[in-house]
Amino acid sequence: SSTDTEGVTPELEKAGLLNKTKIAEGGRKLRKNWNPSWVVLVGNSLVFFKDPKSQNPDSWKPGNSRPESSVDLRGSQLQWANDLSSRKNVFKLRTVTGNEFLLQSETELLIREWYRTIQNVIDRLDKE
Ligand code: I3P
Repeated sequence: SSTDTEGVTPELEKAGLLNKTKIAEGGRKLRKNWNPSWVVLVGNSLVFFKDPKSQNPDSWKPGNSRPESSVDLRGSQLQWANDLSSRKNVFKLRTVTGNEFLLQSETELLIREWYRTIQNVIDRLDKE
């Protein structure tokens, strides 16, 4: 917006509702706990919100809503992971710190778009 200082607020790339579970923390396996999550891709980060009030594209802006967690995509890896869940349309995101998340949607097109968009960010960061 016009109140942003140019270059300070990173660009919003994508936002939407996905099902999420964390399956590893620092390489240590966790018990699955699937929950809907409002996912925001902004700059080099994937930001997760659980508050339903956060489910609008402005929620990621500083001070607007408190994220549940956020992931630095630099050096992260994506792979389709239908073998890791009874759910369909699942991919795994693994961070450099060994945190692993599964993200899932009932809508195949939607999850494919998320995969492609996140992979594009990872590829862009790899080239820097
Ligand atoms: C898990 C729960 C998860 C399921 C997981 C189960 O049981 O049913 O939904 O993952 O399967 O272990 P609990 O609630 O007792 O922890 P999916 O929905 O992704 O299949 P898993 O152990 O094969 O990962």
